[in-house]
Order: sequence, then structure tokens, then C-alpha cells
Amino acid sequence: MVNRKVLTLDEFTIREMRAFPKATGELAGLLRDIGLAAKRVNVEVNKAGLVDILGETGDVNVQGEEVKLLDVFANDQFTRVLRHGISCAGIASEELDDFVIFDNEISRNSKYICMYDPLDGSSNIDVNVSIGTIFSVYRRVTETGTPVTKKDFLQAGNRQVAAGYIIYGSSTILVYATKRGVNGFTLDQSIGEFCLSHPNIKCPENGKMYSVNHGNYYSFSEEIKKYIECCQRKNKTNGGPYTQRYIGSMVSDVHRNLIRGGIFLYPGTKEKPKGKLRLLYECNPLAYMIEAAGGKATDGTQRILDKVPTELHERTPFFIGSLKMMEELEGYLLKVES
Ligand code: P6P
Repeated sequence: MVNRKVLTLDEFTIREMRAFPKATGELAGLLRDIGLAAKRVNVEVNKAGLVDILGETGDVNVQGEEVKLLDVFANDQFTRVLRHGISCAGIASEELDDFVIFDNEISRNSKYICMYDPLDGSSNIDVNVSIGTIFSVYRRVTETGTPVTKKDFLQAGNRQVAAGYIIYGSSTILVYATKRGVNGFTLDQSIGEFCLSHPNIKCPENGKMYSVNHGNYYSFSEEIKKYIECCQRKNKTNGGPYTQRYIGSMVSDVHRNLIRGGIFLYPGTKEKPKGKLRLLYECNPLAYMIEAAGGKATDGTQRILDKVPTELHERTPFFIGSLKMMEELEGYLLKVES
């Protein structure tokens, strides 16, 4: 029996659109397109152990990482759905060297562009650990009716109009944020629809979990090491020691911290001062989402959303999580300047 009280993603986006009489429905349409692509990716991810879509294509992507077949499939699904929709004028993707212009009449007149990491954490595909898609939506800044340019993609994260992620895990959940808040939709396989399961998500102000790759510990700055030791120490004031959880799939770590409270750190190191994670299609969307839920995200010195990108695939150190835990971390980072 279908639960008629539960809103599907389509119903929810249409209801949200009706709240804005002047809305054209383009953003609602783009979000529904993302939901459709996610459902198609989900089918393949769920089969990953059964059919020959594991392993490498033999290609290496712009990041210099082996490209797994599912990466390519996921990238193709999101790009194809958005190209054939009515809401997107072009895309940029972790899997593509450069941005893609959707050079047809309808797409050229669309007012949004989209950027995504189609399958983050893909190194986990073969070992059945949760993986995810991260996406970010902006209004284009160039004139509608013309092909998009790089300028449309190199916008600061504070200009996003929507952002979110899909986790292909124990269940498949799509979480997206707009200025009206953050909502989560769980895929009901029996009807093939994302259904509202986590309305109006708020990130707990505090938490007791921290996520970091301890393997990089000796490459971290002294301040980061001191903060990690603070997480590990019995501490009356902050309720330490904290629990350490690191899945190796950022969407899963960030989602757990969003729901239960916690902090995720991917600092720069001596060898890689900008860290590993990508600003445009990994950090900006998650930062937009966590701020909409009441959390915080910085690069250790400034708000992630205020960073003005200079190239599509630029990296940034990344700290994201519960407000009070982020403020505690900043207390350690600030010590470096005092
Ligand atoms: P490391 C996955 O490749 C990813 O981009 C994130 O999802 C994840 O949190 C991080 O990299 C893991 O990186 O260097 O700790 O293995």
C-alpha cells in the first residue's frame, strides 16, 4: 500500500516551486532531472557485484586517477539527463577535463549550470562501501541564449542556488539544500521514487565524532595534530574523547555528521598544501548544504563559500561539520597566528 502521506521528490519540488509565484519551474525541473539520473546510477551501483562494470576502463581522468566503469556510467547519466532537460545550459564534472556547453536552442536559453562529482569515493566500489554523487547548481552569469563560458563555472560557492548529494548505501538517499532549507529523500524501490524521509534537516550544534585520515597524521601541521590530540583526550569541557569514524567516502562521513553531529577534516599537508578535495564540485556543494543546516565549512582560514575559484579542478583544504566543533577546531588553528 503506497503511503499517500509521503511526498515524492517530484511532488516536493513542485510544492516548493508553488511557494514562489514567479518561479519558472526550471530549478524544480533540474532537481527532478538529477533524481532521475540518480535512480539510473543506483540500479547499476546495486548490480556492481554481479555484472562486469567493475574494474578499470584503462583510462585515467583529469585527476590522474584510474577511471572505473561506474564513474564513466554515472557521469554519462547525469550529463545526458541534464543535456536533454530544459533547465541546464552546461555542466562541469570531475570526470571531464573541461566544462561542456549544451549548445542547442532550449539549453542555451536555460538559466542554470550544474557541476558534479558523479561518483565520489569510487575507489570503494569494488569493496561494497557506500559511494555518492555530489552536485552544485548556479544561475549562469552570461546572457541566456548564448553558449555558456568558463565564467559561468568559476563562481564563488556563495552564489549557488541549490546543492546536494546522493548516497548509494544501505539505502539510497538524495539530500538537497536551497535557501529554504535542507531535505532528504529516500528511494522507495517499490515505487521507484525518492520520498521525503528527512524534512528540514538541521545539523546538531555539537557532536562527538571526528573524521580524518590518520595515515596523514605526520604530514599535518602542528595545529591540526594538536586538535586531533584534543579529540582523543578525555576532556571534561568538550566531552572528549570523541569517536573517530572515517569511511573513505566523503558523502557518507558528511551525511552521518549532518544527522548526528560531527566534524570532517581533510587538511592540506606539507606535500599537498591544498589537500585533495575539489572546491567546485565537492567542497562548495557540501559547504552550502551544511550552512543551510546550521553547520560551518572552511578551508582553515576562510569560509569555503567565499573562495573565488580560478580553475575548474582546483583543490582546497576542507573542514566541515557542527558549528561548535568547527569553532573548537578554529581555536587550534588560530593559535598558529597568535
Ligand atoms: P583519502 C574519495 O576518493 C574522496 O574524494 C572522498 O570521498 C574521501 O573522503 C577522500 O577522498 C578519501 O581520501 O586520501 O583519505 O583516501
